[in-house]
Amino acid sequence: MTTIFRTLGLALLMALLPGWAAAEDGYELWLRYRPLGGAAQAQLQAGARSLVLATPATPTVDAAVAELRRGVAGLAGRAPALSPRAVPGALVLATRAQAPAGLDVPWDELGDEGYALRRQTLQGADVTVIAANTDRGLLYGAFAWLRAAQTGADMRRLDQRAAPKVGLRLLNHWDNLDRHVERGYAGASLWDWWKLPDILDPRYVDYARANASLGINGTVLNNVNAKADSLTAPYLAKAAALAGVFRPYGIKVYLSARFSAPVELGGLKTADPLDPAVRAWWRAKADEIYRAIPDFGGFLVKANSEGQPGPQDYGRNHADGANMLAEALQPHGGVVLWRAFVYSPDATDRAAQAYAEFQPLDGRFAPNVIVQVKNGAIDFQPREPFHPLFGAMPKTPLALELQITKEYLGFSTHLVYLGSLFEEVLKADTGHGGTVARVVDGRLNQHPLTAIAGVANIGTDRNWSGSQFDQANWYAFGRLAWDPDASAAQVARDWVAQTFTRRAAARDAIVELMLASREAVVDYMTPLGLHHLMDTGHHYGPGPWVNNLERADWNPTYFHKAGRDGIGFDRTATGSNAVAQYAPAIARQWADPRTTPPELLLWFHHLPWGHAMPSGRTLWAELIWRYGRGVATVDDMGRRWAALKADIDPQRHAEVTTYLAVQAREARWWRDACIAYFQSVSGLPLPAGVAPPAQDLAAYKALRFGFAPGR
Ligand code: GCV
Repeated sequence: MTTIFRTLGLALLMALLPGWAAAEDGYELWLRYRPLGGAAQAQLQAGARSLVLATPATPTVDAAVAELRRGVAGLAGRAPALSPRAVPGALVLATRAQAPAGLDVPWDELGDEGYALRRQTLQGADVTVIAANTDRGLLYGAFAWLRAAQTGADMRRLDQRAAPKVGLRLLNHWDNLDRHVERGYAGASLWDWWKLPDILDPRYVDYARANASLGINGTVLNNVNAKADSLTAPYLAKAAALAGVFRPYGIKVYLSARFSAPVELGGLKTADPLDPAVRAWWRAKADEIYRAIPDFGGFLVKANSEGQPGPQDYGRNHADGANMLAEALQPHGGVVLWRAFVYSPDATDRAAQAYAEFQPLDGRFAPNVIVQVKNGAIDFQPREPFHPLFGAMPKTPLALELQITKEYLGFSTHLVYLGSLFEEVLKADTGHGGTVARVVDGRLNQHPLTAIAGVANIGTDRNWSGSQFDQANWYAFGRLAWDPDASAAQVARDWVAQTFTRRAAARDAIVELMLASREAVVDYMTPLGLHHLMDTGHHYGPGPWVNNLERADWNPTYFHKAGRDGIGFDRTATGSNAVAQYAPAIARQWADPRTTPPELLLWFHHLPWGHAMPSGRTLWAELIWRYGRGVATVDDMGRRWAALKADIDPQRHAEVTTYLAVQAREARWWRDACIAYFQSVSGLPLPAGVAPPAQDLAAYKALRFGFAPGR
């Protein structure tokens, strides 16, 4: 068949398949609003006949109304008309100021952004109420109501209440002004800086809708490896244009600020944070920004890390630097998110450096500074123990930084559901009286200022995230940022129901596959607490043999320390003693290989290959077994997906099938290259029944990927 006939054939097939009349390419994300069908559709129609507005008109209310009309039109087949009063079957949007008599809403519990959804009788009519204190709350309530409808909730008995537990729920874009996205695997940056501020891509609105549907309320537009140009008047005008698009959706704009901007833009001789002229420059810059963007969120700063300028260049510390910026933003209500991701060539153990630099500064940051800490102390690995700073700086608000884009987890071609990783970090007990979630939501140490950030995986690809399943990681980030106690499994169920199918058996099969995926990537890349085995620079594929880079802590051999005697990084008292940075109970547990969970074993311990594992295997055999298990899980994911063919629209089913085949191939590559290398070091035979690697070590070492994306 020629291509044209194949295309026509596919189109015809899709036209004949009920519900699949239009090809699905993933653009609509989880806001697809396909007809519910059957009784659910009839019920929704009956419960959303008209819209009643008991709230002052604002652009945010307009956005909520537009979304409800779009959603109901899709799900129920008919958009509701606006009605002046509560009639049976109305959807009533009410804010406290104009709440109709008879509304029974616990307003005080809802705060600024929360909402209540309930079915009730109002003025004699059976209606559904979406109530909130603010228009932003109404918008979130509208999205929550649509989510309930899309996920198959019983809309006749709706009674939900929710308020976010974390104040600032932010995407961090590592987007450069030339539209290259650092660690981006979904095309170019969405921000078309060249055409801004005059030309506004309609996609900006869809971006805002998607974020608002999850409760994300801020976006840092530019890379933390920042250019000072972002702070110049032309770029501020461009950022202001984006802020204008996002404002109705409750999303504030933030910028990454380059610490040396006073020198580069202001012509000053220094960027010393204690220099009065430097402080004055930043104050004037903040005033200028707020004239352009009155609700500007604040600055995100990467300083004295990976070559970026910072206060240490002038003999000052992180608090000096952060407080100077905080002083400039404070009159306008802005915040500084100061990153704790620091490492320098002279640190003895990179995992210990951030704690060493930041913990002693606890209590010395201005009230509008938040220290932003990555989930682990190295760098977004498939698995890391939680960062020891969590719980260890009680006087300082700490934000959790997660990476949604999968720099170290197979880019956008591997299916890895990160909800499980995020949940694992949030639920980790810090040993300081609460979990990471309680540190981040401020409850452990009563901080009113709270934040959580996710490094975005969004780009110009039609499906936004580079693959269908990577959308789930954006979704999971947003849902867990709103409620860090939410379950990753439940979030996955909601995402699948909104994105792929509401049918329970198929939905649950997809969720199972997603939930298995995170452990699979740990197994086939870095089992047993190994980390940073990825190849140089691009971090694509295995490179456990790399040992020739300029800095020791760029080399995988530095991290695994494999030799004839054994493998693993000794972070106990006989080694770097980084384990002592954890609270005493945790430090004791992890300082002893017998009480360290196998998942973190080689993160903290250097052990002989013959070390006996709880499974009864030797460490050597366990390592190989786990590599094999990772590959087997990916194969199983492929089989499960294949079995869902009848449940998923043809375009997306075929696309995911292709991606899973790449993942299966690359999981084997990871397994075989790592086993070949570790065998060359250990000198041990493969356990009985294990097939030797497909190629010899030299072949894996010879692979080069000059144009890998995201660098
Ligand atoms: C934005 C890692 C990444 C870098 C990133 C850095 C950071 O080192 O590889 O691309 O830079 O983390 O978080 O600042």
